[in-house]
Amino acid sequence: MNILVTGGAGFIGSNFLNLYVSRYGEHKFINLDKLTYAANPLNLNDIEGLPNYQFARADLTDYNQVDAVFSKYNPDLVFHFAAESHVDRSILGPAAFIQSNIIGTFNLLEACRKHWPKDNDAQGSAKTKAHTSSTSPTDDSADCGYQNPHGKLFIHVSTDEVYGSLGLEGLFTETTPYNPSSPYSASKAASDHLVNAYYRTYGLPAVITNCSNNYGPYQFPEKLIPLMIINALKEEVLPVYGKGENVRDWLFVEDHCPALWAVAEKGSPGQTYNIGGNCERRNIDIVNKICENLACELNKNQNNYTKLITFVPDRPGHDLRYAIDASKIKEQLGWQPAESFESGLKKTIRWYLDNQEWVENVLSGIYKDWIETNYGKRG
Ligand code: NAD
Ligand code: TDX
Repeated sequence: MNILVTGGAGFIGSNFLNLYVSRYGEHKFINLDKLTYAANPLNLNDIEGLPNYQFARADLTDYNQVDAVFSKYNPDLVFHFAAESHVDRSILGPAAFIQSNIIGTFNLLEACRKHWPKDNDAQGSAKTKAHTSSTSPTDDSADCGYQNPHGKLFIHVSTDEVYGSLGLEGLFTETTPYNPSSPYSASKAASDHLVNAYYRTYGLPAVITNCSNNYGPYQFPEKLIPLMIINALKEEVLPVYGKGENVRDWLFVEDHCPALWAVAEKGSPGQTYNIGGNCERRNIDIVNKICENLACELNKNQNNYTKLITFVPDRPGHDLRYAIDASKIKEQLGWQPAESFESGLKKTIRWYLDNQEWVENVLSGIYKDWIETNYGKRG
């Protein structure tokens, strides 16, 4: 198969490629990425040069660039990771989120619609051929087992943030109504709706995954966990929004990737799968845990780090709590996370300690110069 991975130079996409390119030598992997500030081709050092890996620099907001990649590589599977992904940046400047997340997804869907084979009965073909019992993309009674006759599938990697905020009780399921709070989550919600619409209207074989907060190697240090690790090591302020009582459901990135692979292998077009880590934690507890682990790793007093914790004004529209009910993907596709939060966090901290050069490259911005030298000016 030809497997198109968008956003493969970002955090989750690069973990995905690092896991699967060498494991599945029989497939060709094409990484389509614009190389924004969040991309770092150094993440892909281990697979660069492998015969089944190709990089295609392209901006999803430009349909002609997307079309050219489809004409050249004729992908069978599309794992769509590419997006502007940081909530705080979306509050400061939403325009890029509307462009990349909504228009970018639209262009990618249009390219699939143009290049992928059509059935005679386009309307509803995916429903009748791929499912025997499902009538709606959110119908949980769907048959499990992917039977798309053309072997094509669009896997749309989305977020639990589309559901908005939970109170102190309850979990997000695949039928929770959409209620996004930030420009980021609204743009992801819009992209999810487009994917559903292409499935329902054109029969485009597509699935949506809504995942909780990821953490692990190669995460850009604007996100909570890497920011706290790196700031603590530099003995800089650890900024906790509000009272630190917001809750997220944390998933180790190397557990997210097999979930997506299981969806590609066994998921049914038109379905949504929630992916989560069963690891609800308050932000303040995460930051304290990072301080505790660092003190232990570096043989220091924990107070050296906890004294850096500073409560700062809250994020506007800050969702209180996310938590995923991941029973559908467990029961239908047999996936569940392998890592506990404690073991995943330990591995993550170890990775940042062992990869100081990567951290320095990101912080100094040298990786951007390197991109310009090798790939031309950044978009
Ligand atoms: P990231 O910000 O680390 O990487 C995004 C990648 O997309 C970058 O390589 C960037 O260059 C590329 N990109 C952005 N705009 C593009 C465009 N217009 N054209 C081509 N490439 C473009 O993001 P991430 O954390 O790896 O997230 C990947 C996906 O997973 C996103 O769709 C995000 O919404 C979703 N997601 C992330 C998390 C999380 O906790 N990080 C959780 C759930 C879902
Ligand atoms: O400095 C900080 N201080 C702080 O208290 C930062 C960066 C964050 N926070 C809080 C805000 C959130 O409650 O920590 C929590 C996690 O924040 P982020 O790492 O920014 O993640 P979040 O906003 O929850 O969104 C993430 O998970 C869902 C990803 O960035 C999204 O791409 C994904 O869809």
